[in-house]
Amino acid sequence: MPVTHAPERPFVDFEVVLDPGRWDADVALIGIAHGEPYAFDEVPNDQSRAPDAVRRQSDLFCYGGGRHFDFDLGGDLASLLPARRIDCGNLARGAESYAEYATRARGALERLWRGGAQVFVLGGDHGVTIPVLEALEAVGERLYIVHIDAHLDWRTEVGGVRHGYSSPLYWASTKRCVAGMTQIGLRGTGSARAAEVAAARTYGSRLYTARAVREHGFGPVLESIPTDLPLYITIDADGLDPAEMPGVMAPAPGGLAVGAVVDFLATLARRQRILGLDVVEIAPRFDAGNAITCIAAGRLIVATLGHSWAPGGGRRGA
Ligand SMILES: [Mn+2]
Repeated sequence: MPVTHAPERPFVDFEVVLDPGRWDADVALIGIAHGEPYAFDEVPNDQSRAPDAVRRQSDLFCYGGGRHFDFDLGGDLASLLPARRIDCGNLARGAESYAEYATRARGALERLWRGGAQVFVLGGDHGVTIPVLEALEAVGERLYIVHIDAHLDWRTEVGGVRHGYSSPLYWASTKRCVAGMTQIGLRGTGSARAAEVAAARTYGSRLYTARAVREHGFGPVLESIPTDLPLYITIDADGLDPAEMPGVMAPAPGGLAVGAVVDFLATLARRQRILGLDVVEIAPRFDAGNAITCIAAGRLIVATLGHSWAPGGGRRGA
């Protein structure tokens, strides 16, 4: 029985493969639509519609099915990427409990990583990153986390819910496979209190506020990330400036610029191996009429993909 549902359309030119028996791929993309909700009316939430909303803009963030010249990549995406690139569809939530859904999500991601794929995840809210981290832990490779977000996401629980969207980086800190983390774009207020900030600092998380990035650029951020470990990158869409990515639940003014984040991801993808990347917390109903949030999200993925697989990129070796 397939664990995923067919997407409305594939991501760029990826082959849609719903049979997990055929998930051996170099690059895989999967929609994980749900996290653990804080309230019953969050099932389903608007973020659960994001995976298809992003795919729908494929022609705008990657014109010509990846066969047109991309000035951010210095070539066309299709010729940089390995042939075996698959879109695994969306993991929708049925009548099962959240725990059962998370187990299915973890199983799907484990399957992809064990097959050797670089994995891109479209959320869903930020709770989606928790089963992703559990899959990485099961696979067991030592890695470093790069987190882009307006918010710290270090709560251990909210109203008794332990796996919600305020907690993914706390859970990351509990995983043996996670060597450390850099958190970028922090600003304003969110669910974090002083205790969570202290816990993150005690753990050794390297925190970069949006203000610090405006003042000093991404150079110090890049220096904080060890070059000898593979990376998992988690991007909360609200880490970027809401003027550029308005389609989020918790818009926070003064965020990171999309172009600067594209360049940052390109640098990381060139210099080291990226195991995977998620983009979460896109709320399509708050997006602009031209779907710019989804287009920008697509550009973040294309930059990471293209530079990872370019000659000399982190997935190609020298
Ligand atoms: Mn978040």
